[in-house]
Amino acid sequence: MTTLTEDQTALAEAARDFAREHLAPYAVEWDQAKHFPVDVLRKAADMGMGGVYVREDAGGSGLSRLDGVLVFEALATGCPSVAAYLSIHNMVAWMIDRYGDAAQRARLLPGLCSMDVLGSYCLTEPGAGSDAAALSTRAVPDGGGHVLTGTKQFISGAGVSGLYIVMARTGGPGPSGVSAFIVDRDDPGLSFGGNEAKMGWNAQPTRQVVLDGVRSPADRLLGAEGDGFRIAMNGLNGGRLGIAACSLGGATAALEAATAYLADRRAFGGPLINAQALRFRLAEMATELEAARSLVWRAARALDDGDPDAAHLCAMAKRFATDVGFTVADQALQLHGGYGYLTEYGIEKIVRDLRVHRILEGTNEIMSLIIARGLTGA
Ligand code: FAD
Ligand code: 2MC
Repeated sequence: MTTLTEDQTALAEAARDFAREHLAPYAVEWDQAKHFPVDVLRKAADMGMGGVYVREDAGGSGLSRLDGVLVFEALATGCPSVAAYLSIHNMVAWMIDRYGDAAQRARLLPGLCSMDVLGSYCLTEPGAGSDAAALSTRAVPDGGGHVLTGTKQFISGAGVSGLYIVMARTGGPGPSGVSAFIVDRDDPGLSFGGNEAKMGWNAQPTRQVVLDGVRSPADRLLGAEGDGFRIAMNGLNGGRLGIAACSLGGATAALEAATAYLADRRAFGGPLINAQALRFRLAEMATELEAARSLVWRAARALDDGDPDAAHLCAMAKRFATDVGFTVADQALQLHGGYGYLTEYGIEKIVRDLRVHRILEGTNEIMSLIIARGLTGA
């Protein structure tokens, strides 16, 4: 069932209009200047995009996962890097809404939904990326709360975000020893590394988050002690769909640009769009994207319905859509000839942005591991 309601179509159109007006015209400039456009994120939040999945009583939009992937795909047509940060912020807001107690929801969600406070998700460490359950950041009990010490690596939004969900070890080795904590940027003992120089995703910062004896009172524990890994993984199921949707959006913009370019560009006595080899290439790109979109929507519906296969479908959708998205963007660059390689055309930036979607929120090899475990039961 892939039919959208009128409301969903209108939502996607509103997000696409936002991308056209507030993101696309500035995307190359932000990439070059490594500028994180927080003011524009807050404009998106004014339209309800800061708390897409947060329930309405706490200031959220109360939308479904399917609604969410429509929003993130549309935003990513303007800038995949900004749209992807917004997806991460929404993952964090959803985790607080889903696992926070009444006091945490009331205290934290209004600021996250308005994006007066930005959110970051801190799982990866220098020594534990794919094998996330091997994380070594410690949370030692202290006067009813905990004291956190360790280093988180590659944290999106770090330094600018006000709120950090930090996965840390309260118990023994493995997933059951992990708990989730809410850390505030101003907490004593918290500091940040420099903004990493990266291939893409330059319109958002990536930094280490260093916790050196950060005191976390009891009311900063998210969910129960020992539940942190499950909370982190459930956050990622939706997050992986958001990243998949951002790949669809970036690739769609690249395909549209390539189609327009070929219609305009003349060679061998006519417009290049008349060359059948190139028409077939465009047809193939559009078909691959549509197949990826169908899988992303299918996984989003599964998550909305609480389908027991949802985590596996999210892994399939993330693997497939991020690989297809990157390939389509790279082909769009090829179809622009030498101009595709020039910064001002905006295509090479899309290729660079989409490259990392195959690595983060779980590498595509880890997506295959999750899918295979679902098939074999081990
Ligand atoms: P490794 O785990 O060391 O993997 C190295 C290679 O081995 C990869 O190709 C991997 O697929 C492969 N591999 C590992 N194990 C297996 C296996 N069992 N079978 C087959 N292949 C395997 N993390 C956060 O927590 N929060 C963030 O906000 C965040 N933002 C990021 C932003 C950027 C720009 C980047 C680059 C990363 C970000 N990450 C973030 C981290 C990201 O999730 C990790 O980089 C990713 O999970 C991979 O971990 P790793 O880099 O340690 O690679
Ligand atoms: N959804 C719900 N629950 C999940 C889950 C998922 N997707 N994945 C694992 N779990 C549960 C699992 O059911 C188990 O629960 P229980 O103990 O109740 O049976 C528990 O978590 C432990 O799972 P495993 O036994 O599978 O743990 P293992 O260590 O073998 O493997 C793996 C876990 C590899 C799937 C996990 O470590 C993983 O996803 N690694 C990739 C890390 C990652 O995605 N990092 C992204 C960082 S964020 C980022 O990049 C950003 C840009 C924000």
